[in-house]
Amino acid sequence: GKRVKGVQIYRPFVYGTTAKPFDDKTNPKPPGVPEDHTHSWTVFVKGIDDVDITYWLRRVQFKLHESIPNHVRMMEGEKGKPFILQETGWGEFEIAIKLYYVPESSEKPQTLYHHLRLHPYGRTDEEKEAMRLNGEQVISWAYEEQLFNEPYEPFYEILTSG
Ligand code: SLL
Repeated sequence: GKRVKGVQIYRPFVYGTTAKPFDDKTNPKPPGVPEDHTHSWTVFVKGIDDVDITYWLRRVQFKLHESIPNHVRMMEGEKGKPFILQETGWGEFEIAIKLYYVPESSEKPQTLYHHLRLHPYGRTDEEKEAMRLNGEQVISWAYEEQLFNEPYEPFYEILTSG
């Protein structure tokens, strides 16, 4: 196939983690969750304002800490839905997020690294207590733009016909 010369296409997305300590009032621990787990958390990749990104991103592999059962998780894209994993645990670690593009792109997978953040750093004890009482999540998100440089023609059609 031919590439569209001189063309760069950017597609914005967000990735990251949200976490919440277990708390009898605002975030009770579900049955079956191990005793030593202190938080519920999620890791995700999604479009800005939840806009669909599965027309260019086909699947996402999340590689979690090795202490977690089945720590390598592959998620297939579902149109209009975020790629998201829901977990519980006790510790922070680095998550490898591998992006697999649609086959028309002929792009190789790319890996992003993101630190799972469970604790609200840089806050006073009062602020932390207020967060807990309000059931606030610990948010660690990053904004990114995926660059497709001189995309192949069929992929260019896909990218621009949406
Ligand atoms: C730490 N270096 O020591 C980190 C490792 C590992 C966290 C954190 C296990 C959850 C599960 C879990 O939370 N591991 O068993 O499902 O802080």
